[in-house]
Order: sequence, then structure tokens, then C-alpha cells
Amino acid sequence: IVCKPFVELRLVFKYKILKHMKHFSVLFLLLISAMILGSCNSKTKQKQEAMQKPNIVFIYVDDLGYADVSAYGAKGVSTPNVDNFVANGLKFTDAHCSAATCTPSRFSLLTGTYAFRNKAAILPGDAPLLIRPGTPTIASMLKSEGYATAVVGKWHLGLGDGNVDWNGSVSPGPNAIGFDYSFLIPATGDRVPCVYLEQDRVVGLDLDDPIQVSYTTPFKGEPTGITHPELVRMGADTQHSQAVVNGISRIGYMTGGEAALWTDEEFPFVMNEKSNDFIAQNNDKPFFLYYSFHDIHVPRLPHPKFIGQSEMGPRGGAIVQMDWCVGQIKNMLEKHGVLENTLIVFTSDNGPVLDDGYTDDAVEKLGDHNPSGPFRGGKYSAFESGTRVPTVAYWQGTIKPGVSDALMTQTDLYASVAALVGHHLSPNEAPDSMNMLHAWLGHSEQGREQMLEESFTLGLRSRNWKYIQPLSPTQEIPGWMVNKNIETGLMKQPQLYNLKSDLGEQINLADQYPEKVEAFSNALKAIVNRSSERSE
Ligand code: NG6
Ligand code: CA
Repeated sequence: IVCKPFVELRLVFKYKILKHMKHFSVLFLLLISAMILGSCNSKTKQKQEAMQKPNIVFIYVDDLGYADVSAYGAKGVSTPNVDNFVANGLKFTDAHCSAATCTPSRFSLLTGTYAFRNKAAILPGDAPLLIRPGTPTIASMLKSEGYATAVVGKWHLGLGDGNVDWNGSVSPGPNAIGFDYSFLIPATGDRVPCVYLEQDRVVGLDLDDPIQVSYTTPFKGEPTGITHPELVRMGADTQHSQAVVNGISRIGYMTGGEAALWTDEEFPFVMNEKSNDFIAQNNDKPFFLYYSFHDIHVPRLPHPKFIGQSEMGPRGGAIVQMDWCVGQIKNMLEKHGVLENTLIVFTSDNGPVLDDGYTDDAVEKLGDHNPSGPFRGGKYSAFESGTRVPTVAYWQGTIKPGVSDALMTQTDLYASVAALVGHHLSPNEAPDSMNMLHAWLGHSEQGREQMLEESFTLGLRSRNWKYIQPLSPTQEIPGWMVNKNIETGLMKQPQLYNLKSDLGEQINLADQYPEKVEAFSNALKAIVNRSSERSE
């Protein structure tokens, strides 16, 4: 299009320029104007196309159980903002995070790959970046489709290459796997280092007071929860009794960085501000925000204004705070005029846990609230409550309010979002992710035919049946986990449940249906042995 006028121009120049000087100038001006206009039009078109692509926001809550919000049956705490999403969005009753703990679930959410393929397990705070640079992630995919991308909040996927200097550039990190912007709690609230990272730098660090981190060796002269219990304002188990920051003992040792240490009670305000800034700066192009909450993980230290707003102590306060944040996100999107063009997925990274290392009254003040609802187990466990989490897809004006019983997994968000934005997946991209866009948008209730659930072992759902693979004879469950939704005895044998008649997984039918057990066991092996769930 651009070349043709120039060819014509050259011919005109060669033969007629002298005779038709006046005509030429007019023609030249017309051509230039047409070209400028053409290029402007195509830019406007590109912009319009980009504008039509919806923004995508994942609200990823930590450790939130199936029935920890009112719309899913919570008692003792009320969650009006989440309930508003549920009432005006699509509520899923059988949607799952990929695993019963955080790191594996996040790994699968971002890469569309089962965590066992990468041996993803709960990481210490000084672990290297688990997703190697160059691996496609939902962020890099959306970036390639013209999206501005950000992660704000809990990371827990490792940082650096195994030898991090927290006083310099902490990389590779989110920027190396597709996120333009990152503002992070590097691991978890209960793990050192207790500082924020913006892009690849510790925020507010005084280089005269350098940070050092160790997960093996205490620093000389640094108090711990064990040596200085008087410095600690919340009781903790031995694993959580190391470095003391903000009056709370943590997992891991750290020294220095005094000016950069976080105040747990400020998490939601700090994160909201960063999310708001990102939306404000990018509301003229499509954006992807992975907003990963610290709540309702331990240590549960909600801001004082939320304590007392539930009947359940700090855990209830953390739920109220989480709900407030959800309302704030909706307000932000509304304020920046982008709510109607934004798909929001609200969900959790694993099932609920009450006592996860701190004495915070979670058990004592539970009352008749049951975080797992009708399901058995919780965080860490292979039973349904380990991975079946509250899940809502909200898109004002596009997703019709309703309820979906489709069998869903977060692992499929990658391929589904790719389909939404018109991205063609290459064979090695997100190998376990299936396009379930129709179900996420409520156009059909057809979810997965079979679905993997990861925990200390593997489970497989097929419609109403659920199989749990026995632990191998050499596999050991860490002692601290045993009373946390894990029943080691049961895990040594194959388990088979019919969820239609036994939603609470109480009656093990494995002995009664040996042929079913064998079929499930083979189906699981097949998934493990092939490198991809997608068949195309
Ligand atoms: C465990 C911690 C637990 C929590 C969990 C990670 C102990 C005894 N327990 O190792 O408190 O931090 O790791 O939770 O150390 S998750 O939601 O990030 O997976
Ligand atoms: Ca978690």
C-alpha cells in the first residue's frame, strides 16, 4: 500500500515533471495526506482493537476455604463484597485450584502445567525462581498480545538463581517471566525476608544496613522467638519461632534492613495503592493484574479496624479485611472507567486451615463456622476441601449471573484466557491447560471430563467419582502436617469415593470396586507419563 504510490510517483516524476509541475505538487500533497491519514487510521484501528480486548484481573486469595465466604455458607463472618460478585457473576460449585498448597497452585495457574511435572512444593523464602525464564506464562502470553501485565502481592515462586543478594537486583523474578510490573511479598507473610520488593529491588532499603537471609543458620546477636519470647506478641510453633519482625516470629533468619521491614497490618492498603496505580497508568490499553492477597494466610494480623467485625477473632478479621479489599478493587475499576471491560476471576490457592503455626484463636473462636462446608479435609489434604475453593467469574454486562456445577481447574485459565484474547497456543505452551472459556463465561456447564488434584499424593476426579492414589511405601508426611487435615493411615491405601452419595468422602469404596480403582490408577499413570493433557 505504501510502495505503490511511490512507484507511481517515480513514473510521474520521470516523464511529466517538467510539463506538469503544478499538477505534481497537488498530487504529491494528496498522496502524502492520504498516507498520513492511512497510517493514523490504522493506528486508531489498532487502538480500537486493543481497547476491545478485555482487561483481566485475578483476585487470588490465600488459604480461603470453600465456605469461608457468606455466599458459600460462612457463619460467624459476613462478606458482602464477595457476595456481590457471586450474586452478579457466575458462581462455581466444583472449581479447583490445582493443588492443596500455595506454590504448586500458583505454578499451575501461571504456567498451565501440572506442578508435579516440575516437582513444585512449598518453597522457602530464599529459593530460586521456580518458573525458569523463557517458560511461557499467562503473563508473557498476554504481554505478547499487547497487554500491560502486573503482579501485586504474595509471590512464593522463588526469586533469583539460588544466590540472592537482597541488597542488589533480586533477579530473575516476575519481570523475567512476563510481568511488566511487580510489587511483592517475596514468599509468604510467615517467611523471611519481611520486606517488599518493587520490580527487583527491596523497597526502602538503607544500604548501610544490608539485609542477610538464611534458612539454616541464625545470625549472631539477632533475637529469635525462642531466645526472646518477650519480644513476640503471638504464640507460634517451633518452625515459626525464628526471626522476629513486627513482634511476630517467622520461619527463617534475617538480619539488617531495619528501614525496609514491613508492617503486616498495612498489607491491604499498600497493595491496593500499588494495584490502583497500575490500573490508573494502564487504563488506556488492555491490562492483566494478578492481585495475590496475603489474607487469610498466617500470621493473621488484620488492621485493627477489621478486628471485631466478625465473631471469629483474627481469622475472621482477615476474612473481613479480604472482603473489604475485594470491594476496593471493584471501586478502583469503576473509578477508572474499566469495570465493564474487565473479566475478574476471584478464587483461592488452596483450601482452609485453622491452626497453621500461630496461636491466633482460629480454633477456639470458630463457633459453628465450617470453612470446608460439606467437604472433607482442607489445606494440605487430598480430600475435596484441599482444592475445591470458592470461585467466581465476574464480568459486568458480559457474564450472566448464575451458578455452574462444571468441573473446573485453575490450570485451564491459561488456555481459556488465550482463547478469549485470540492467542493461538503453541504445542509446548501451557501443556496441561485446556480451553474451557465456554464454561468460564457460563455459555455451557461442560467442564473437565477428568481432573487431577495435587497434594501429598495425586487424586483424580471423573464426574462424581474421586480416586486418591496411595502414598508410596517410602513417602513420609512431615510430622507437623499430620494433624492438619492429613490422616496418614488412610493415605497408605487406595481410596475411592462416590461424591454423588458421599460428598464428605467418608465411605471408601476401593475394596468394593477394584476394577474402577484399576481404571483410575491407570488413567492417573497415563497423565503422569505423557507430557501434556492437551491432545491437539
Ligand atoms: C508450611 C508452614 C505453614 C505455611 C505453609 C505454606 C510450618 C510448620 N508450616 O511449611 O505455616 O507457611 O508452609 O502455606 O512450617 S502456603 O499457603 O503458602 O502453601
Ligand atoms: Ca495458600
